[in-house]
Amino acid sequence: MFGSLFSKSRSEHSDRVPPGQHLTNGFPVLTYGPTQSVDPQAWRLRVWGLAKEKTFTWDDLMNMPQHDFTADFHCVTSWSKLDVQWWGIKVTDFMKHVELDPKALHVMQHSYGGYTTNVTLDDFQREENFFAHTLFGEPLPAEHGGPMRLVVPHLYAWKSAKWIEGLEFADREELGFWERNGYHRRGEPWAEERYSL
Ligand SMILES: Nc1nc2c(c(=O)[nH]1)N[C@H]1C(S)=C(S)[C@@H](COP(=O)(O)O)O[C@H]1N2
Ligand SMILES: [Mo]
Repeated sequence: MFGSLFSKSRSEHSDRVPPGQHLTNGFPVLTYGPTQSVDPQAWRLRVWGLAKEKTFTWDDLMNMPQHDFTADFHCVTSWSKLDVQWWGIKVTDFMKHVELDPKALHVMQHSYGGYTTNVTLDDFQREENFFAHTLFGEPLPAEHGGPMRLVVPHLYAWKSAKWIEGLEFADREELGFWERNGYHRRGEPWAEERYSL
């Protein structure tokens, strides 16, 4: 009878917590290296490789359709946070402004500060993936990747580049920062794709 007074218990959410993960209520910050400080008006997103080279500004992205997204967030170090609320731009909407070479099969995400992470084009161009500029109703804090980051909810969170500044399209797989350092090339949490063998 008191059930409605309390938020759902952890066990009721167990079907949303991948194997080997535990829930956290806070939102930990996980960054390799220093937090980047990028002013939105100076922020740029460049596309190159097997796509017609093009540079997007903050206003370019603000003029694309804006949506709210609720997504679970799984860090490979074993914490998961459910129902993170973001605002931003769908990757599929953004990609309408990119002229892709049909030979493109992979994407390297590049961040201010030098972080990189790779995904296949199929994992990148999913309906639920987005560029985020707002977190729980506030401008995305710098430590969480503001002013703009990518979020790829179906993969471990290291595949969601903070301070995104570049998308490099290629026909072959190259490995990003963590992928070169022992982490899995794909990183699907339900399959526990944590490390490369
Ligand atoms: N540029 C950049 N992006 C990054 C990282 C990073 O170190 N640098 N860390 C990744 C990892 S391992 C995780 S778990 C998430 C953490 O995001 P958060 O700090 O917003 O929780 O960002 C990912 N994106
Ligand atoms: Mo992570």
